[in-house]
Amino acid sequence: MIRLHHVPLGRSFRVMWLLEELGQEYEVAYYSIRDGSMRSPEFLALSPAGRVPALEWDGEVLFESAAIVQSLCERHPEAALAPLPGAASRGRYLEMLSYAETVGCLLENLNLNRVFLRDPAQASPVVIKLLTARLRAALGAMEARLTGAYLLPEGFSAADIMFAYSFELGRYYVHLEEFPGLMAYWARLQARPAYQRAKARDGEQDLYDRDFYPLPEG
Ligand SMILES: N[C@@H](CCC(=O)N[C@@H](CS)C(=O)NCC(=O)O)C(=O)O
Repeated sequence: MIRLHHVPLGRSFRVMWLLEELGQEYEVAYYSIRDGSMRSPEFLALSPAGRVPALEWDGEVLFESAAIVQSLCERHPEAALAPLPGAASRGRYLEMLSYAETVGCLLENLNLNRVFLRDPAQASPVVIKLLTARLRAALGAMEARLTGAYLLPEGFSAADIMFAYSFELGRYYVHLEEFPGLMAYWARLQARPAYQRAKARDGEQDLYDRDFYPLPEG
């Protein structure tokens, strides 16, 4: 039995997409960050920081998306979605798993300032501008480095699944059209049947109430 604890448009989408790539059957328990359900004792017993993803899997519960993604890839070596220890691209792969969360933390802090603060007047325009500039720089660096179709030279991998969260949320804060190479890469990822199957199960997001959040005035 596999049960994914999931927030629509959350980092748990990474796990959902990977489960689809691996052809696994799984149940989904849906949450909202807004309604307090992720602070219930039942959920905290699964995920101590009250975050998604959490994955119930073979009697165990795992949290942290990179750890879950790597564990699933190791359990399914036949899918060849993660370079094995000793492979030439292993270092680059691990680098990208971590880098995906460098970008993820920028996005999380932008969400806090722009979406979750109950009184938006408490948000700091200076911090918002700084975070947005750092996000643009982080994406710009990837635009410069992405020379092939995917992050790794051998083709599509779990690193792409981890990194794609940068686009799913980044598009609310940065005009991704500034990065034509990344746009083409994201389109390639979205065309994957497993991505589309996962999107069909992702659920309705309740984080954003508009398509784009421009920088504050001044
Ligand atoms: N590094 C963790 C971050 C998990 C995380 O922060 N998830 C967000 C959703 S994308 C969450 O559950 N937030 C709930 C909260 O902050 O209360 C991972 O990659 O799994």
